[in-house]
Amino acid sequence: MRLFHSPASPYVRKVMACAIARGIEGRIERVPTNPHLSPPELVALNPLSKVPTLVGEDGVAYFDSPVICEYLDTIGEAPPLLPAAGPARLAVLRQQAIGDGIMDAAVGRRGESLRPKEEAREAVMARQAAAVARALDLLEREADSLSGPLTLGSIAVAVALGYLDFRFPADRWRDGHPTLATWYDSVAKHRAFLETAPVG
Ligand SMILES: N[C@@H](CCC(=O)N[C@@H](CS)C(=O)NCC(=O)O)C(=O)O
Repeated sequence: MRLFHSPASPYVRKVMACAIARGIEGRIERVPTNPHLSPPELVALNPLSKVPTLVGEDGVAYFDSPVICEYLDTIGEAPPLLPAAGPARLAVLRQQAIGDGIMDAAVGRRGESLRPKEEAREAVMARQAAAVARALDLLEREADSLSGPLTLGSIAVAVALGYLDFRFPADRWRDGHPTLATWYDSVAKHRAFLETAPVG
């Protein structure tokens, strides 16, 4: 498999963490990519020019990290990270949605912060920061449900929290979220996260 990869992308990290959790990372070749430059080899596979994009063992180009992670669950022998059906699957997908939503807001805020200051941008950034703050409050209330073996949901949440540490350490997300912080500090020791720490 080939993964179009950039070292600071939390979505790429999520995919690699899933691959490590399933013991199939050795089957993935990383292709360093800057999606913002729309490189032809990426655009030919994913017209949206985004990382992660994964060319699977079936030759299909998969994109959007939830789709890639679901595909990875069909490779290898380890227990699935996403239950097949029913309430357990919905619970994991809901956790993934919160984790991905934090990433979307934080990646967007980071992008805005690199551009010249403008009132409209400040308002967008404040809205994104507020969404993250509310999502953290929800996760604090539901932190117990993150414990146990890794799932696609707990991986997405852990990667999202790691991205906040990486890009917004001054926000101190642990303040006011002690149960979530305790869970994160223990899960962050897993090889899936130690070996995928963001660079950039
Ligand atoms: N929903 C997508 C988000 C992927 C995404 O936005 N990736 C960023 C890098 S962090 C990207 O490729 N941006 C390039 C662009 O938007 O042009 C996923 O879960 O994979």
